[in-house]
Amino acid sequence: STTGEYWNPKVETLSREALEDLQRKRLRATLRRAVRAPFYRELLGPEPWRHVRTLADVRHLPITTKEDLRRAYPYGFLCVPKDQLVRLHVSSGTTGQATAVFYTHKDVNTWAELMARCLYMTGARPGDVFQNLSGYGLFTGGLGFHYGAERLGLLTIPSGAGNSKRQIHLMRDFSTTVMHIIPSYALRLMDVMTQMGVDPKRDLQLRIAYLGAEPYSQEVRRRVEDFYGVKVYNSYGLSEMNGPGVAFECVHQNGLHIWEDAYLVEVLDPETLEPVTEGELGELVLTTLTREGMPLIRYRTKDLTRILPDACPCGRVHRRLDRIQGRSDDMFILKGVNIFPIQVEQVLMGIPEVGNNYRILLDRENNVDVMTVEVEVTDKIFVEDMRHLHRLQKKITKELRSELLVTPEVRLVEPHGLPQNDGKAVRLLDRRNPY
Ligand code: ADP
Ligand code: K
Ligand code: ZN
Repeated sequence: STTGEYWNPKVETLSREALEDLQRKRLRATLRRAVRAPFYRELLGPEPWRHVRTLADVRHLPITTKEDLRRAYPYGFLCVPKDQLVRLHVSSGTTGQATAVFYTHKDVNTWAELMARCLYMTGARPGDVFQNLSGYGLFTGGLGFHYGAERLGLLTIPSGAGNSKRQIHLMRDFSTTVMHIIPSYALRLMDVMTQMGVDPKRDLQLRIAYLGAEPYSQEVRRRVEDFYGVKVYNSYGLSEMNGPGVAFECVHQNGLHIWEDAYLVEVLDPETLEPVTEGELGELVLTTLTREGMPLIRYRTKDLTRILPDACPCGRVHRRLDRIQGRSDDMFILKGVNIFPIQVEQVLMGIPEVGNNYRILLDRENNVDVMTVEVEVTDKIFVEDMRHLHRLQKKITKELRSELLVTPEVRLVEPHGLPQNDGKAVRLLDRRNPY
């Protein structure tokens, strides 16, 4: 590998020892800063850095949860005087009440640097035209990518989410080459392009797409790559850790490098909070190592993933996370079986006759749990006769049963027949407990 492949060669390819040395120093500095916040002063006690001699000592520190952030809302986690803050984001509140995150000038800068590192890693370069089809505003996805793209020197179009026809016109008129888009919108935009008679491989210049902010399967990656003629790179982040730019795929598309100079990684058993065996699935727990305004110590992300064992051919020392399976609270239990929505998606999106939208309904009828999967079919299949549709329905049911080990009710829906929303997709409606 040549250094031209790295945005920050020194930090991306340093040795494991040097990286861990840097982490240990930054962890101690983070603890010194953290105790300036009322919440951490109480939680950590006096001079907590004295107990952290080695990196492994992080395990003796207490955990921070989303509930802690809620309780300390709005300003309880601040570690600097308010006059040093320049930015505030609020998490979109996918689950429950929102939480606030604060940034100093330096925090905004380090975040932009991390994002630039991600984009550069996938081959985006000055001369590329970058269209950011992500919600702007309180959601971190918009400004996070925006600042990183400008830092790198991409011509950045802040087109935001929605208004699909205009998005497509912008792509065509300005020869967009790189886009950032959440997976459910990428699927929806495919349908709009098809309706407009736009074939991206023929009519557009797209070559790279960043997809993240919500869970999606390899099958969705494949669909998006095939339709748009792009390479799709997985992008992971959460507001509490700045936003996007926490972990990102390199050109090998084999898992997400997590930037360990900025985040200390643990993967814990969600029940016992003990570390899982290296390479096992568990909950990602992160400690910020560079943040000034609002450091977080051992924050439970609720996201389930594993550390991939082998080194990446790209030469980066930063370890890789497997595709996020979902949040621990996305998992639902049906007739005693644990199911993640992503398992349903993986089956559906692997079937060519299935369209780009689906949802899962859970109901209780006569004290029995019933799962219904509503599936949009493609335009092509919709005009076929009943026998054909019936055969497809049976096929979907059979494939879902063999993946999930329970038999869902499958309902085929006409193209564009299911509700859509602009932000993250709502795929699961659990109506079993009305309260
Ligand atoms: P909210 O928690 O309100 O949705 P965020 O915008 O901070 O607010 O969302 C971050 C969450 O989004 C992550 O914790 C994770 O659950 C999900 N997420 C982000 N990127 C990905 C990704 N690439 N794959 C799967 N899930 C993701
Ligand atoms: K979050
Ligand atoms: Zn790599």
